[in-house]
Amino acid sequence: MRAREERGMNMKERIRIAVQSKGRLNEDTMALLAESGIKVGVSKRTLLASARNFPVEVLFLRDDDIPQTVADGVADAGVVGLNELHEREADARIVKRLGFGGCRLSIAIPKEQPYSSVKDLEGRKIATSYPVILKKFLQEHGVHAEIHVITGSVEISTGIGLADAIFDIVSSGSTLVSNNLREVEIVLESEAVLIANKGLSAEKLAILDELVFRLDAVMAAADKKYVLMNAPRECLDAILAVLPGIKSPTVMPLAQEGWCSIHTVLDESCFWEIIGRLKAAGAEGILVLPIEKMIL
Ligand code: PRT
Ligand code: ZN
Repeated sequence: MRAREERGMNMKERIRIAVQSKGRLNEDTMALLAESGIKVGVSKRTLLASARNFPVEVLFLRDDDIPQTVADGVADAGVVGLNELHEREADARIVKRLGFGGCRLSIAIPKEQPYSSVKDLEGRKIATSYPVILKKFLQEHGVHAEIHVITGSVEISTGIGLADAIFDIVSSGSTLVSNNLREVEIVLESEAVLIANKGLSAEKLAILDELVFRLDAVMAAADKKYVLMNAPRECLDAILAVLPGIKSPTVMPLAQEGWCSIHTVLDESCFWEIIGRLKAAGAEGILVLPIEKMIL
């Protein structure tokens, strides 16, 4: 691993990252930063907090304000839902998808209503907090519908006769079900993204690179397990045949004659699929350990 200075990181400079102050993205964002070695000691009321051991300060904002704050350069980078970035049409660069905050922006209608295509929305009234994204979608499909902007409780709009359809965030879909709605169009698949100002100085870009390098290491290790097992030497080929896509697992002799130890890295989901076959092939004493960081 190269030293920070070699990667051009000037330790006097710092970057300001906008993070949602409370709400769904706050916890995962702060956890990801902490796992990347960026610890911010804050009481909930602080607007701006410096990291103790990395040239970063965190600016806590409502998610609605994050895209523009980054586009304007008041913050150098930010973590926000892709949905919010698109809605605000802010001129910021997407640096990295972060793999949490997953959801979709969808059109839903009362479940008993027939629906065959987006043309069925012609002349209808659609309630949403995302008018910009909805307008673009309708324009692309040549559909004229009335967009009714509301900021909260969009899902009750059809039930109270405010609109014929809604356009809102869907995650598990249970909010739609409990409001007798069904999803008919998925317009945007969203997740939390790291965004950056487009005009960062070389010094700030170097710090951002270091941050991305750390995020990559943390995210690469997520859901990965370090797996160790013992087996008689003659079972080795059968075990290696079961291990998926591993170029070169580590194989070490054990003190006990004719036995070896096999070490490898596996996706957790994959591990559960192959555990039975590993045992059938002769593996014993299987240990599964978490991996904290992975530098690829
Ligand atoms: O206060 P602030 O303005 O910062 O926060 P906010 O209230 O505007 O946003 P918040 O904290 O609710 O969500 C922040 C971001 O999380 C969103 O912009 C999305 O990118 C992402 N996200 C992920 C979600 C959901 N999942 C989600 N399920 N945002 C909202 N929901 C809501 C949705 O509005 C609907 O009411 O959950 C309901 C649907 O969930 P299901 O599981 O019933 O389908
Ligand atoms: Zn918001």
